[in-house]
Amino acid sequence: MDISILGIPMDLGAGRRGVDMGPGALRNARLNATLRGLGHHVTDLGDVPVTIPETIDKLEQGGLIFRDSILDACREAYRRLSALSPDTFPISIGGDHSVSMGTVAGASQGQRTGLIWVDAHTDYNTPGSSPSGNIHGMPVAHLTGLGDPDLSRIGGQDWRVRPEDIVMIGIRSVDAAERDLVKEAGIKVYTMKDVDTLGISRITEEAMERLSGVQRLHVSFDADALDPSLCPGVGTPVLGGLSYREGHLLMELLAESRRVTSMDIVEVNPTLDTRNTTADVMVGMAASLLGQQIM
Ligand code: DIR
Ligand code: MN
Ligand code: MN
Ligand code: MN
Repeated sequence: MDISILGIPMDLGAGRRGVDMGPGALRNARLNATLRGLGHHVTDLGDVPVTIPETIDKLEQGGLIFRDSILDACREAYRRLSALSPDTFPISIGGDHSVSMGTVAGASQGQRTGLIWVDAHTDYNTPGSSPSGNIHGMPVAHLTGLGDPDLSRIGGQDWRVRPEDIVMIGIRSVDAAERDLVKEAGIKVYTMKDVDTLGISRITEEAMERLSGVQRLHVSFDADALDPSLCPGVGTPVLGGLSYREGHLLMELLAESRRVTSMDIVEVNPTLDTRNTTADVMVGMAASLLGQQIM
């Protein structure tokens, strides 16, 4: 398969610095070579330009911190990914999770897109509901058309992700007002309790059944979905996350479906990590999604 890697070295959407170094950490953990080793043709598109926070004022615009710079970076990611052939599998490497407002839209190629959101958080805050103003807690809301009118239309006036085409897995931290928005929207959420009781195998089956009508399928993987004992290099760790095997099994089963068309790897923060293990683990997850098998 043709795979294109796009870096978005942005930490403007997170509450603290450091995930801007995620693309470097993931490349350092041999992302490209690992995928080539699986027989893929890998092209690295380099990084999208992102404003360095020290060069500008920390402006809060309508409850959105660093809105304009995040919009610029997401629009550029959208532009770069939209220009790819629909047969190319893009892997976008962040960066904080606000990058997905651009990457999901760009990878969609304008088509109806299913979204598998692997995360400790639902990231469904709007500027009105967000307790923090951090845009990395809001990408899914904007992808469904809520929130800031520019951030919610990066994919064009008519394109958006339908809430019924979203499945979230690994969830264990949701803000009070955000919970109401998620329920109202009808997004399918598999919490860690669901992972414990149903298991990843059953959850993946149900998710694929639910997403049977979509044309494209995007996996957005926040490193904080995995347990912090495994991935310490994240800005908002939450205890009780996915185990190493649960993460791999999810990726392996999605690979077997042969339906996934794009991926994000986000929220890797090397400044909080131990010997780049979080990047190493996330490269392993990408490898399993792209066909790595034990036998
Ligand atoms: C919180 C944290 N729900 C917020 N979100 C995080 O600020 O909106 N998302 N950490 O990854
Ligand atoms: Mn996230
Ligand atoms: Mn998260
Ligand atoms: Mn986050």
